[in-house]
This record gives sequence, C-alpha cells and structure tokens, in this order.
Amino acid sequence: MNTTDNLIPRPSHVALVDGSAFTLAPAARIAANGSAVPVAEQLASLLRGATGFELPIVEDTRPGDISLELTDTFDGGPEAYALSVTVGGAGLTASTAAGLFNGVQTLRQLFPAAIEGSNPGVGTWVIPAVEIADAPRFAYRGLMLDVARSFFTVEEVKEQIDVMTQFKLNALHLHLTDDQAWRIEIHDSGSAGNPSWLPYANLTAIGGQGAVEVPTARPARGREGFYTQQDFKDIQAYAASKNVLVVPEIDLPGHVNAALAAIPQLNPDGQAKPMSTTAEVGWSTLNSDLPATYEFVREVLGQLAAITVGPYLHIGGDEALVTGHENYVTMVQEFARIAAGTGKTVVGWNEYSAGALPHGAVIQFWHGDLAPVVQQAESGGSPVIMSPAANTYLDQKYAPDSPVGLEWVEGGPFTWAEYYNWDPAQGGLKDHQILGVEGPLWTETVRDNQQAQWLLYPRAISLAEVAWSGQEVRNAGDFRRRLGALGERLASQGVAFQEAPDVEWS
Ligand code: TNX
Repeated sequence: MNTTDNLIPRPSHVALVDGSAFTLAPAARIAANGSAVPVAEQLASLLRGATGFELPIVEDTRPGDISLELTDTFDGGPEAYALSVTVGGAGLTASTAAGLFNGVQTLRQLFPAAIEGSNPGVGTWVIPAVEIADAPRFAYRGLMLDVARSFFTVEEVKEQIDVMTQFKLNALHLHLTDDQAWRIEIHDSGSAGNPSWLPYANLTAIGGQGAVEVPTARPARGREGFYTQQDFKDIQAYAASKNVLVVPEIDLPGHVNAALAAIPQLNPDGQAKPMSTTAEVGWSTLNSDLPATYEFVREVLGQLAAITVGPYLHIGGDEALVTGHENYVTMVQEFARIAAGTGKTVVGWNEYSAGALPHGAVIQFWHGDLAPVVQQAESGGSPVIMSPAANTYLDQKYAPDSPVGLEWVEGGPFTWAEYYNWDPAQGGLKDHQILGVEGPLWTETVRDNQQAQWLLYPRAISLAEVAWSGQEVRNAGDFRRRLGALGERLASQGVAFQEAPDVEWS
C-alpha cells in the first residue's frame, strides 16, 4: 500500500504511474500567481514545519518544484482540481482557489504521515507519481457547532476549521442561539423613547451569560460568552481562507428562552423570563400576535445578514412544541420572508417546510417524514441539506459507556460505520436536489475542543467522504482501512479522536 491508496475522501480518479516517484528536496519552491498565492502560502507553511525547507513562493516553475496553477479552461466545476505528480515535480490545476485548496489537501495526504509533525529533520519527502482528477459529489459539506448550549471561543472555532478542512469539509453552521443562551452581539438601534424600541444589547449582556447544565457533563455547566460582530467577521475571514462558508443560525420561533429573558417585550405579559440551564427542548416560543416579535426578527436578521459573507441565513424552526400549529406556520412563513428580504437564502430545519417557503429556500432534513421534503424540492425548488439523525448526529454516544454524548436518537449508539453506510440520495431525492450533507454537534454534554473532537472524529470523516465521493468509489471495508492509516496523522496533529475498536489504527 502506498499513500495514493489511503486518500480520504476518495478521489474520483486515481491513476498510479508505476514505479516512479517525486522527492521534495531542500531547494524546492512553490510556484503560484495571482489568487493561487494565498493557497501556496498555506501549502508552504504546512510543509515547512516537518521538512525544515525554505519553500519560497515564486512565479515561474522549474524541475523539482510544486506548482499551483489557476486556469479558466480547467473544466470540472468550481471545486474540482487535477493533480499530476511526476519524477520532475508536482502540479495542481484548478479553475478556482477553492479547487486548488482541495488539491492541496490531497497533496498533503500523499506525503508520509511525518509531514504532519512540526520538528524538522525526520523523513524523506517522497510521494508516488500519480495522476488524480477529482471533484465533489455535493457542493455543501458541513459540520454544525452548537455554541449556544456551551460556548466555543473564536480561537477554538478556528482550530475546528483547521481540522475539518483537511477532509475537504467546506461549511460551518453555527447554532448561535437557544433556550440557554444568545451568542451573537446585536446592536441597539433607534432610541429608547420610541414605543417600538427593544433592548437588543441585552441579548448578549443577559443571554450571553447563560449555558446549559447537565449533571453528567464535565464540568456540569457549559461555558458562557458571546461573539461580538467583529468576532463573527474574524471567524468568517479565517474560514474563507480555508474554503469554509459560515452559516449562522438564529433558532426561531422555539428554542428562544434566552431572548425572552433579555427582551421583556417579547413576552405577552411584558415580563422578562428567567434564564434557564435545563437541557429540555421544545418548551419556549415567540408569540405570533405580538408586533414586537416581527420587529425583533427583522432587526436581528437584518444585522446578522449585514455581517454574513455567505449566501445563507438559518432560521431554525425545529421543535416548536408549545407554539401551536397555526401560530407556527404564521411565524415561520413571515420569518422566512424577512430572511429572504435581506437578500440571503433562507435555511431551516425540516419542520419549517410546513409553511409556504420562498422559492429556493433550503431545507435541512434531520428527522421525520422525508416525503414532504422531496415534494418541496420538486415543486418549490428547495435544495436539501441531509442531516438524518441516525446517520449524521455527531453528539450521539459511540457506545453506552462513552464519557460524553447523548443517546436519544433511535438505532444508536453510532460509530463511523453508521455515518458511512448511507446514501444521501434516498426517498426519491436526486443528487441535483441535494445541496449537501451536514453533521450537527449539539453540545449539551460537550465543554471544550477535546471533547468536541472526540465526538467528531472519526465520524465527521465518514460524512466528509459521503459528501465528497461518488457512491461508485465508496466502500466501507476500504474506508475502514484508510481510516486506520490516518490515525498517525491525526495523532501528530494533536486531534483527540475516538479509537474505534474495529479499526486497525496506525
Ligand atoms: C434536538 S436536532 C435538537 C436540539 C438538541 C438535540 C439534542 C434539532 C434540530 N434540535 O435542540 O440539542 O435534539 O438534545
């Protein structure tokens, strides 16, 4: 076995050029121009650590170099790339920086595992001669981080981005608000004398101090905190440099207790609710009869849209169990309209398709009946993000004795295999109706990046291959072998992963 057999996610086409190989030598350079340069910088800093080589970025290519080339004529979609490794060098070609970034992740895995280390001097940097042509099956390949139940700092979110992107995952959904807390700064607007004025700054001043409390979690209480609007911009800029799109979620009209605690006017009796730490779900709601409800949603979504770089705004819609069907439909329809009015494409959990949605509104399927979602995809042009709980929920335990995680999803507990052995094209959904795949990490029991990573990996790697690789190149036995070979790389990156007992880890 050589490294070309170990790639994750598995590329569409891999042709080994027998017997030949490329050795990265101390004098090697990285050739790149224009918008290929930032990608080249990332490749260089990746390779410099373990090799100790200088690897300067240059404009022209000579034998022994790695070249990154952007060309309009390269055909294969916005994230596709081609990689050619010969005895004389390695060349990546793509039509976008995103394509090159994906190619860099493949190139990285072709080097020996020691490339992941940061102490120079060990290893010879040989990679097999190979021709690879590769493109993703789905455009959206995401993880969700619930920063509401327990907070993750900007630095921690960046670390998560660093790990996920080596598997070509390209979307990070941030669940910013819930019953227990509100994590995104919303500026006060207008004047306090105006009768429709609402104290938006309380959302973080009060709501940012909340967190979940679960006796079995370590520690029991989640972490407090919030992102300023500038923090949120910083996260997005970092994400963009690694080809990751951030999707912010404001969960409406349920999961809103922190908002009800911060803004008295959102309550029919005008009294602020107490903050709550319970992990119970489905017990809070906005009120469809209060004008303040719509004023609030307009202001919050307006400010959020204004600082969101990506095309999507997620408005939640899940588990509004005390809202009443008619009130629910009234509100989600109006909220979806308001979200669309900001110029963004609205996304919601599949319950929200009970309302009449704007054309092209994205549905994130997590549970229940897929049939109405398929119907909406056909008649309403709604792309679908597939997050069926029993195949994607990263908060679930691996085994009954897992130290962190939940166990409410039927069919569990779940390992890398359940998250690998499924096809997003199910129930009549066609590939072109599927925007992609997302694995949510709810954080009722998760308190830091170590615990998060342990639940994420290796299962998020299963999802990365489900989302990137065509069904025809996927195989569970082969994936298990490749996962094993990856162990050493994850370990040298310092990633805390679950050492699945049925995998032979390197
Ligand atoms: C359901 S899944 C939720 C979340 C919880 C999760 C685990 C979904 C859309 N909503 O609010 O965190 O269960 O308890």
